[in-house]
Amino acid sequence: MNEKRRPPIVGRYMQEEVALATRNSGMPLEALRYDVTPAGLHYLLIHFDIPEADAATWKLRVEGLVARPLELGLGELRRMRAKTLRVTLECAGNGRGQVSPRYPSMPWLEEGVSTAEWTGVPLSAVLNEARPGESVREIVFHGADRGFDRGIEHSYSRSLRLAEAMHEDVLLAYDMNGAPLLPQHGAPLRLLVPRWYGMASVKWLQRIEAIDRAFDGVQQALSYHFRAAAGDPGIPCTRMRVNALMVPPGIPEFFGRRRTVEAGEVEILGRAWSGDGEVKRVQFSADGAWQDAALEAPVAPHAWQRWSARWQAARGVHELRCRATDATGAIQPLEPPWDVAGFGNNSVQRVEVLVR
Ligand SMILES: Nc1nc2c(c(=O)[nH]1)N[C@H]1C(S)=C(S)[C@@H](COP(=O)(O)O)O[C@H]1N2
Ligand SMILES: [Mo]
Repeated sequence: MNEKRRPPIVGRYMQEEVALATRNSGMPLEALRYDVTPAGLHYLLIHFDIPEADAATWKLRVEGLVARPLELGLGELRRMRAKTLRVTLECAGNGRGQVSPRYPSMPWLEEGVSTAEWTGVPLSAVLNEARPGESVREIVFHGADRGFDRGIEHSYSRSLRLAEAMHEDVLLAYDMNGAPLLPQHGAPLRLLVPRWYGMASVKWLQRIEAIDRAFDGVQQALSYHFRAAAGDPGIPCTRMRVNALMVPPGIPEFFGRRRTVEAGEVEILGRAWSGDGEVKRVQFSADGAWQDAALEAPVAPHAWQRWSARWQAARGVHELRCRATDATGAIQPLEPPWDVAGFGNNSVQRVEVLVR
């Protein structure tokens, strides 16, 4: 496949980036206060158009190298044993807008992350019914949405290695926060892959295919790789890098969103997460010196953890930052890690505040 990549941009946003940013949306950072993000505040990333979908007639086909091809309606899936998981999803492109030069795509600053409670059938239960053959290497998930990227027409499709697909917490999800999926979140059925960046959780899921090779679709083979330079083979984006955010304190200015805070003790609240295991430490700093924040234990294995810190706010302009360290010892970098397409920017959040 060709490597038609859009040239990087420095400076002002292009019309196309603004259009993407209005179609999609981030979670307002004040919504970090919710353990579970209300559905309407959950971030959104939709590559093409939201497909027309009717839950009453929707069919999920399971085919390819399986002993028993299946065709399942939503009713049948809902009658199978259900599982509910609280899962933090983050877009692999989150933070892209802070990197210069930046890749022309959804220009996330830091708000492409949310947590929801997803209910569905473990994918493994359906695969066990279909019985993938001995030669199966990957399971491909095909969404109903279709369009062009890099000049290639395709449906949004992604794959997982068979062992990853069989993980007990990978869900075929039909409910979000106790209600049927909203159209923008993949109604009536989506894949949900905990711990992975959001691209793995294919929405509007209509076909599952067992194959005996590595899937070479656009969203798998061309996109979603960490690359130091265009043309590099790259490293596939998989699990979420360790990250943390705080609720910006005080009140914002409308246009620049700069914060104003009253002098005195300020309680800072935030969340931290990692796809590689529990977050073990969160640090907070005002103007450079790091202090340990109070970090809560995980309430669910795949959901963000709450943290808080106390700050003695003195008059003047200050820069607040936070950074997390996970169980593998990975710590957030102070500056964005370089990536051609702006993936995986987990550099520390900076919030400028004026204390009066
Ligand atoms: N079919 C389909 N699935 C998709 C996408 C898409 O455009 N089409 N976007 C992916 C990306 S990049 C992300 S980050 C998540 C976002 O899920 P959400 O919009 O429910 O938050 O969906 C993933 N699944
Ligand atoms: Mo994404």
